Amino acid sequence: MLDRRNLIKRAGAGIFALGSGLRLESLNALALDTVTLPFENGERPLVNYPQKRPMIGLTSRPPQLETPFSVFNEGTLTPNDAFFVRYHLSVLPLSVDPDTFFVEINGKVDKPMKLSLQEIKRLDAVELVAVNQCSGNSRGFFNPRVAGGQLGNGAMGNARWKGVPLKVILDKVGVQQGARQVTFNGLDGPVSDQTPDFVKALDIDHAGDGEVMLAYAMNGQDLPLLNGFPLRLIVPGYYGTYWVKHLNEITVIDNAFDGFWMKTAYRIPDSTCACVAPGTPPKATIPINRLNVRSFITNVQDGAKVKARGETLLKGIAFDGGYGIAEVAVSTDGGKMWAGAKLGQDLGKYSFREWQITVQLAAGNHELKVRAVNQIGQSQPTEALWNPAGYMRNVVETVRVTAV
Ligand SMILES: Nc1nc2c(c(=O)[nH]1)N[C@H]1C(S)=C(S)[C@@H](COP(=O)(O)O)O[C@H]1N2
Ligand SMILES: [Mo]
Repeated sequence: MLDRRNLIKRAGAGIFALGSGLRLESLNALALDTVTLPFENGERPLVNYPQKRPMIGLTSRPPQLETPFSVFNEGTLTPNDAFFVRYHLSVLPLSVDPDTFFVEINGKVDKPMKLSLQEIKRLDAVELVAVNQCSGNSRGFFNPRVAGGQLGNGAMGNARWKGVPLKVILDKVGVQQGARQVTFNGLDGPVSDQTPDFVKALDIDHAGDGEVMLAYAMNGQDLPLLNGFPLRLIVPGYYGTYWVKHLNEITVIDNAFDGFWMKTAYRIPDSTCACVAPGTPPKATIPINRLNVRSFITNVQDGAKVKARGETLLKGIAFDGGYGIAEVAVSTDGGKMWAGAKLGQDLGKYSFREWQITVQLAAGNHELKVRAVNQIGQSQPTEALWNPAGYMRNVVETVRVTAV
């Protein structure tokens, strides 16, 4: 087995000052180059972190790394070394010993338990392909601008997760009468006790639905340290905020959890569109939940030159919150006429779905657009919706090209 300590030492040579132990000040990334995301103040360094290829650096304390968009054209699964990274708190576990790691399950249960990683790996494993997307993915495009990490479109990724259904663990410990929610906590923590620890909650029925999973592997390998090694929660179809990393504490409670990251943060307007008139506050809010429908062209960049006449292949990805993609349509004239694209291999209803279409473009400028519809008829808005936290952007994307 890989020794995580040594791996981090090796990978981190020249990056970490090891003496300082678990503090993140020592996690200073080396800036290699810069990229510019297409909005104001979009200049970002390309940074190097352990187990990662050069990533778009948003912040370094805590690390927030965005996937370069070209990665999404490499395949339906996002490689582990290119998978985005999001943390809220600056004290991260820079080394986790898989041989002594355990997760504790307590609260309103008959038999509280500590399960070691080895014990979890001995249980029957399940696998599921699912998209992990940050609520604030694409926030940098909001207009009017909103506070928060100014992300491009790279705070999402699709992976094959392997682990154990949370239901199996809940059945083992025996959930008691009156249980209402389950809370999840990881090894990371705040620098000061003024900052609330990152704890998330799911309703008991959701937690025990058989799909919510404790995952220890991603695309056939251990989770990268920055993606939650050695164990994380997978909540298929739900925004990444629930996918608690370095998961070491699961608590069954008989009330609705009122911690900061549920009660105050990660809330959306309580309306079908999760939106309000730009610049206005919502009247009521609810916790963010399922992903909405999105689709992207991945093989042609905005501003690209393509061949006039002849055939141009357009391809990309589409996904939703778990109903499954039913249709993808493409327009080459700014949204007047649409043609159905051919869907690629179906890796499951929580996965990216690849699509492609061949189009002919006359010489000149063209606005390419892509729009997906899911199995229950949900689609994407032609004008961007707005909410004050900059969550859930899913406008029909436009790529401008010139055919020559
Ligand atoms: N322990 C822990 N888990 C966490 C977070 C965190 O700050 N700490 N952030 C959450 C958020 S908001 C997102 S979007 C996902 C990102 O997962 P990734 O870093 O593996 O891409 O992790 C979630 N799990
Ligand atoms: Mo997030």
